[in-house]
Amino acid sequence: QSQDLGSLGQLGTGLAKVLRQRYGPTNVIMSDIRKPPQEILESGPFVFADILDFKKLQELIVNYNIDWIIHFSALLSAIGENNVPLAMRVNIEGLHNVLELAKQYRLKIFVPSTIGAFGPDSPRDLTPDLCIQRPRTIYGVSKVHAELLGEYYYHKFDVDFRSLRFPGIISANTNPGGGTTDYAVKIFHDALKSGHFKCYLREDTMLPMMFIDDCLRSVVEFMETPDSKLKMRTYNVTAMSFTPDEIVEEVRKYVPELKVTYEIDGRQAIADTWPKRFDDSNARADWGWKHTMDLPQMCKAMIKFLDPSHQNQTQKIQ
Ligand code: VAH
Repeated sequence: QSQDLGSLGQLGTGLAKVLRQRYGPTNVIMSDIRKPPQEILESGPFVFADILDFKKLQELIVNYNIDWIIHFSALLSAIGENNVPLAMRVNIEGLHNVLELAKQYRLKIFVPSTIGAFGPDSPRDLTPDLCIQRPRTIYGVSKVHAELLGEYYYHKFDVDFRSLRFPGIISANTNPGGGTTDYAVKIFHDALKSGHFKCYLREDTMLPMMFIDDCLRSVVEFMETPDSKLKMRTYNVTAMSFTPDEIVEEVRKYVPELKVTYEIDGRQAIADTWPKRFDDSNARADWGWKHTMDLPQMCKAMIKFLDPSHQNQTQKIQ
């Protein structure tokens, strides 16, 4: 029985579907503070849960006989910078709650971390798992705290804490939640709706990225890996790195008339402190992580999902 907290976010929605296919719909309890759409209500158990309500979470864990917690509740990078007090509560106090619950009820717990857990003092080209982490967003600081506290609970209280540092995640049917990498999702909606993409990052800003299907599979494979195979509690995982320039070129194969204007905003300062390329060799060595989608394949999948009428013009020419 797994309890997905923050289920209605970009990752939670998709992961609940994957876990329900593998473990049965009634064995995955989705929860959030927001009202779910009808199709989610009809897809399996959904309960209201506020990550700050420790007593309510205890009740859910006992009543639903939970043995895994998947903790997605968080304010992402850009959103967090606009509401630091709330980010402190949700990202830090919320994390304390779920770690304490994992300890009390002997739960396996997954907490996502991020490329945002690194900062300008970290090596930025091929950032390794173990290096200096001095992030400059409250989001990044809260995720480093989660990594360190989770590792402490593992060694001190034998809590099976697991965490993956994700790159920007690209998804078609789940909207991103206010991060810095979300330009790479927005480009598809703008290209197919208005034909005009306004990019808030400079065209040469390289960031690690991954398609949602690879991301969701990494969580399932990582959580199902025998603990004996894990040498660390937190691993980098990635699939590709690209710049706005490169994804624009790829999308123009489907929407040749795509107009692009660069309107740089505060998220540039965040992106400039993050890794350009991620070294995920430990995940590949220790528990067999591998990605399947690169930039062309991801763009093809996104266009196909959002508007199948657009074919790859270059293939047509060939
Ligand atoms: C963000 N999409 O931009 C999230 C993610 C790696 C980026 O953490 O904040």
